[in-house]
Amino acid sequence: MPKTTSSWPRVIAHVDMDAFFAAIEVLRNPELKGKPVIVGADPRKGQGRGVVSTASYEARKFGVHSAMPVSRAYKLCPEGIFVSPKGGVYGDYSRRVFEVLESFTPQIQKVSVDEAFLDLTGSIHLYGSVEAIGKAIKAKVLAETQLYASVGIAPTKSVAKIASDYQKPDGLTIVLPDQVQDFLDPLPVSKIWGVGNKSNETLAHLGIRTVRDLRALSREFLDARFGKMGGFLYRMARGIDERDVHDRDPVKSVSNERTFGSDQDDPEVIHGTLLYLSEKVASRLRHQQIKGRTINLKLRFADFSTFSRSKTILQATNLTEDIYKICLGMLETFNLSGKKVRLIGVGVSHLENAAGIQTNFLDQENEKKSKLEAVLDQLQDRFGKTALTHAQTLNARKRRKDHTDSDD
Ligand code: TTP
Ligand code: MG
Repeated sequence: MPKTTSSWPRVIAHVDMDAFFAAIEVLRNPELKGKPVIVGADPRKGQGRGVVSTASYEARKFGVHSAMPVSRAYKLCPEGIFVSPKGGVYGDYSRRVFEVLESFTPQIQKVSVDEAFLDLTGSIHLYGSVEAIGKAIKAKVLAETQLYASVGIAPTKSVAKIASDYQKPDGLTIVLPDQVQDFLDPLPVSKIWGVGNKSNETLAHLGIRTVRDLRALSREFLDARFGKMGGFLYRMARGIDERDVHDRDPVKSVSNERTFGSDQDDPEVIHGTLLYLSEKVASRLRHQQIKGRTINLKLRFADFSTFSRSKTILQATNLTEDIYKICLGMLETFNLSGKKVRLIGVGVSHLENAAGIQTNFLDQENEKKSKLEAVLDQLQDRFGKTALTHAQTLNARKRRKDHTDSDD
């Protein structure tokens, strides 16, 4: 296990509690320990309706699993101990788990009641190694809640998600950056996070069982067969996933980013993309009738190093021109000579309700621009995105055609 993270562009963990509701039931009633516990309405009472929320690992040996009708669970495991779900209690434990996780990093994305992604890139030096922080997370969750977590750590979210499930329960699976492909290749494609039943069926029809099989398919074939999912499958099969760990709360920020198909150092393409993204973000803000005071710029270079800059302004805005100019100013603080850009992101946060903002005398200029851009929005809505747009964006779009993927 490496003692440093120099070979890790990012360190992403996925934490998922083991048999969460069932484990809490065992904590509350230690007599249940080691027994097949099934959280769901008791099928012997009432009409046996309802489904299983979850089952202890002992019950899973009988084939019982989440979302199965309790009547079926009873047939598979007649000695199962059925306990009715207690939402409030589970919610309390869930909050305690997340409190522990938040003590390791502020960059946390809760995915469900018992799982979260953590970006540990900035915290790792406090623990010395990836393995040490993984062990520390598990130990602290256990100490604070008496519950077991499984942890996966990898350079990307999708691989970390697969890794946390890899050695459940009480697992810790670390996938080093140079092991990602070997880890993924033998796995069934159904393990890829985000591949739904429909895609799975299509893949099965094509005789594609493992990630290795999937990787043998060309991008063109995948695009033709799966449409928008094609690119996603192509990237997932190679462990390529640049998605950040973020708080999904849409009211906190509005952002768009773009990954270039090949890394860019042409200033006109970079500036044009910046304008395009500013326009997208501003248009989304205007549609939602909100404005923001903090403008965020994100840059990822060819070596995957990622930087953010932000600037807070006095007067909230949702104007393309304002956002673009501020981003351009922040872009100029980077020394781009000899560097190639892989990804650009533009975001606006510290959002305010536009309707509540008083316009004063100084705002008249802004108001004029606002009206113009509102007209542009309406025209775009009616005639499509390319009907009317800033000329520079259009130029960049043309030039980029050879270089870029679609938006993420
Ligand atoms: P999961 O993490 O999917 O399952 P789990 O924690 O019980 O087991 P595992 O060790 O495999 O992670 O879901 C978390 C909780 O969410 C689970 O304990 C109960 C609840 N849940 C339902 O109520 N219905 C469902 O269909 C699923 C999947 C989960
Ligand atoms: Mg779980």
